Amino acid sequence: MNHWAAQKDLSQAVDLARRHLQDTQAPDGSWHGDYGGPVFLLPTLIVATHIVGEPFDPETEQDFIRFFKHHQNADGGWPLHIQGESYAYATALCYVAQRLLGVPADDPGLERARVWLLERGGAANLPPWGKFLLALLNLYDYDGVMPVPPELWLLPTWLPAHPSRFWCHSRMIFLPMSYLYGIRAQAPLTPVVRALRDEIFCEPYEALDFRGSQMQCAAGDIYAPLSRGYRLLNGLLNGYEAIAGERLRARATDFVLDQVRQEDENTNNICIGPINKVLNMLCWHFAEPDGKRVAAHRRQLPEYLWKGEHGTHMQGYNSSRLWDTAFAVQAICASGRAGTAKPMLELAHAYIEANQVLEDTPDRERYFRDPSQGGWPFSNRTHGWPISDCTAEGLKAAIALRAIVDEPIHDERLDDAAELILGWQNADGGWPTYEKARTPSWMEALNPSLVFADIMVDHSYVECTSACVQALIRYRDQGVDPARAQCIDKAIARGRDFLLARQRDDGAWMGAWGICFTYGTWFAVSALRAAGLPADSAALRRAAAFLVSHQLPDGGWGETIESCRRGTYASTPEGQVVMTSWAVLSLLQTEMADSEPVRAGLRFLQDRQRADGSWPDEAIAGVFNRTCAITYDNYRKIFGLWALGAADVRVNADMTVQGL
Ligand code: LAN
Repeated sequence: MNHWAAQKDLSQAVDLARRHLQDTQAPDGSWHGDYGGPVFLLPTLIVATHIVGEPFDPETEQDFIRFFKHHQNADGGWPLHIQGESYAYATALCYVAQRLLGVPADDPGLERARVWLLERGGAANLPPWGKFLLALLNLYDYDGVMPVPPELWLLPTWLPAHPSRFWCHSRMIFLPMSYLYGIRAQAPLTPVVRALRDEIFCEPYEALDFRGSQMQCAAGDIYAPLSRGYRLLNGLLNGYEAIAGERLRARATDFVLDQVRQEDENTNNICIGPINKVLNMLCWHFAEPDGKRVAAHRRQLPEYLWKGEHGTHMQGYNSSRLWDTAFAVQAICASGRAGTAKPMLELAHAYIEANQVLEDTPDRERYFRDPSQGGWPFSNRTHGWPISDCTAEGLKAAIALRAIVDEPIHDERLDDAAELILGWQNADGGWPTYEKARTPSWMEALNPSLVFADIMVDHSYVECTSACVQALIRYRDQGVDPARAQCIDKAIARGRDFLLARQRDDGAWMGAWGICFTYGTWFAVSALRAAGLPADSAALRRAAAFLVSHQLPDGGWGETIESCRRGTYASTPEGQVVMTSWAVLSLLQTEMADSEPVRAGLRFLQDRQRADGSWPDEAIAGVFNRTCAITYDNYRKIFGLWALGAADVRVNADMTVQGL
């Protein structure tokens, strides 16, 4: 690494990457990018807008069709996410959505899809959320839907299975679902839906055994099979539905609707995620025929749309802007380029400053919300749900910018962020995503989705823990009073121990929100180093050995979503820029900082870089709930810069030391 020539190339590559980042910064200071990947979201949206009678303009609808056409797999089905295999769930929904958009049943793509779906038992074999959506459309009978009685919300809140204790994403989906289920919301039978009844089932619609199909599902869609406990519960819930009284139901649906209203207001009708966004809109369609709340919802729908190269689709969130911006800032600072990037950093700071959440949500306990004041969200303040690691990355970026920008964020706001982070730490020493875990891990056994894992409990995660530990260390090092420092030190030590306990025998950490071991390991290594573990400690040596053992002949690293599904390293054939960057950033913090594997990784990144400083699109790097991949469009340019930049800084430091 100490060659002049190599160093010059490296510096040039860093400068190019820095310039590219600058060129792509949005006027508001953030970085916009596609946050797509999941394929099942767009059809959910199309079904909902069809039901409420608020279609999109014809041009957008044509672009939706383009998205469907582009992502149909060669076997005729559609995948759960753009790089996956076909699912009955996605295939049936994409089929139905296109028919609702006017594509005829004899379209060759749809004909192939029908064959694929019918070979897998047709739409009676969809996982529960698929059947639920069809029931709303009057394309399935509610007898075939696993019961979601709203009365569950009226149970005592101390019960571990009370819905208020679910992971917030599941809770916020369960909420409108229970309303819609409770009133058996159903659209009128239109000619296209009548036609669909003859297209997507293996038997005549009237002859279907709806009740018997409740728990039936195509084998390829199942990742988390229903537990015995859930099967038992489902029997009880069916029994309850048979005797449910009107008065209690009305009380329950009133309760639920009030919760839906509050979520809408808290998030300015964006809602926590794409699914509860469309389900909440449907609630108002059925609850208030005047259409005002539906119209307000409808106005925020474009927040979720992204017009990409292959059509317009629905994103997994209303952007990843805050998250990306916090990382971009840290990448620039880590590359020693802060001095030449002041205007870019001032602008990024303005975005971070303007998007911190400054207050708790109204009447928060009644609406089962944790405090929010001082937190940072994933996208923007309008969305408003703060997240542990977004708060941590926001805080890290804000602290890094203190010495750079003219008007840094006030101390009290940093104090609020640190306070929130401390409050979120779970009993096991780790940090959850949005809320301190409200129920034991075994509640995961009540996951009814079949398709996704880990959706019931806000478990502790390696990434969230790592980000929070790092943020607390930087915050403490700014100077805090001794009593506070003691409390922070304790939290850091518990977080560090959680991370050490999570290291696998092979030396890696498994990531939950990025693919996969390279991601988890980068987070864990960074936090452990920040917490004072020496580079030559056993844990970090093992981590380095793990990474080196998975380096590809081209010098890079790459993983597929199979890593997440299987829990063992699944390599891509060729290196990927993002995963290579995570691996290089990890190794740079270990004894192997100055080694051939690192040099090969850096060469790989330099070789792949284009003349304008960017890197070409590649395998998808994000994931959720183990099975669904999600695109982080900005990661290549951020982590590419970060890895090259951190290496460049090291080289320069070495040269100073050696007096070169
Ligand atoms: C996200 C996006 C951001 C992500 C990080 C901040 C990167 C992560 O470190 C913590 C988890 C979090 C907040 C996260 C959780 C799951 C989300 C919300 C998503 C991946 C975006 C979409 C996904 C959501 C659950 C999609 C809806 C589908 C369901 C199965 C409920």
